[in-house]
Amino acid sequence: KPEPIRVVVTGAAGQIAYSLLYMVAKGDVFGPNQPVILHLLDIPPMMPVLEGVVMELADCAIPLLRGVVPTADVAVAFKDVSAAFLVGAMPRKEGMERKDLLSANVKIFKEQGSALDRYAKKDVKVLVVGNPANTNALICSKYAPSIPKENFTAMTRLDQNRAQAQISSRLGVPVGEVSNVIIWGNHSSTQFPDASHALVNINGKQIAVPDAIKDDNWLRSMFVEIVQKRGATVIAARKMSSALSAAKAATDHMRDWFAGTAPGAVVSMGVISDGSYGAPKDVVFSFPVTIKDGKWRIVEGLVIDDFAKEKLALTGAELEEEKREAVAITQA
Ligand code: NAX
Repeated sequence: KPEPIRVVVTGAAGQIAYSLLYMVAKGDVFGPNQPVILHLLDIPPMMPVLEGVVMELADCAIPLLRGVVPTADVAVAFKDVSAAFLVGAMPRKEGMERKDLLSANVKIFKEQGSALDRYAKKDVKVLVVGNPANTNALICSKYAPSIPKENFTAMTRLDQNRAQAQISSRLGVPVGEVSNVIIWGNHSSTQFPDASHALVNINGKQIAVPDAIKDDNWLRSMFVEIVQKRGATVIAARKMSSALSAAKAATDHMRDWFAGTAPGAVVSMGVISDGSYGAPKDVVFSFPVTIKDGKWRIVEGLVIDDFAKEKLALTGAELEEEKREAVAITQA
């Protein structure tokens, strides 16, 4: 059996982590033969709660889980880690301005970027889940200059999974028959869920989703809106934000990054932009990617119509604005 790898989860006492830790510990990300040591980071007031999580992980009696390190110290949390799930972030509180939220998070991700730079493995793969995820990932990378920019990503997989589920339900096919739905841009309400390149397997034949749905109007309006607002819809029902589905999406993202994508399969990840498809450069933008040998590559050459161009421009502009604000905060 291979040596255990060290994996950090931040926000470890929170609700996404509560599902995520179990999935990672039992092999959903690194496979059934890879033992893991989990590093759990949260803030000092949450340490008693974290102790409870540690007890429950022990009580799960998972053979692959070889150690658990709960801590409030970034130096301990990021030491020698091969993978980082950055879930913890400052949530928006009543009366808080957008700017205050960004400012609190810039501070967190600056500190964690520096700590990754100092303590983590140089090939660590970082997934930022905590919002604003794209801009947090960008800031984190800026403060970790010794780690390649390609190793910092933001999660739009939940949006992708939501979009895939909507198409499956609309067509009345199992969710696994739908593939290659794309999420472009920011993980926010400006994201563009795009089914125009998606495929559906019907009776053993791969059919373009727009041909199967035969309703461009639905794909451009209702579908986009349902996916953009799904997070709010879940909160309205559950009185808490998506947690199980967010944890599942995080495991999908990391598993594909480590193990690679299947031939022909495309997934969406927020990655450092090279300006593909007219997106602004040097922001963390969600693109369709394929993954091989632990490296993602943006899928090139997709045809983008005027409708899509407009949507990409909108979400790109929002990311540039977030970046400007974040950079101003770091320089203040
Ligand atoms: P919770 O509030 O349940 O948990 C967050 C945890 O992070 C808390 O235990 C808190 O103490 C901890 N924390 C805060 N600051 C920290 C720091 N500096 N270092 C370490 N831990 C810290 O939130 P939860 O529902 O788990 O959501 C976590 C984050 O995911 C939020 O920012 C949320 O907005 C974001 N989401 C992102 C999604 C995505 O698709 N990218 C979807 C789901 C989710 O809404």
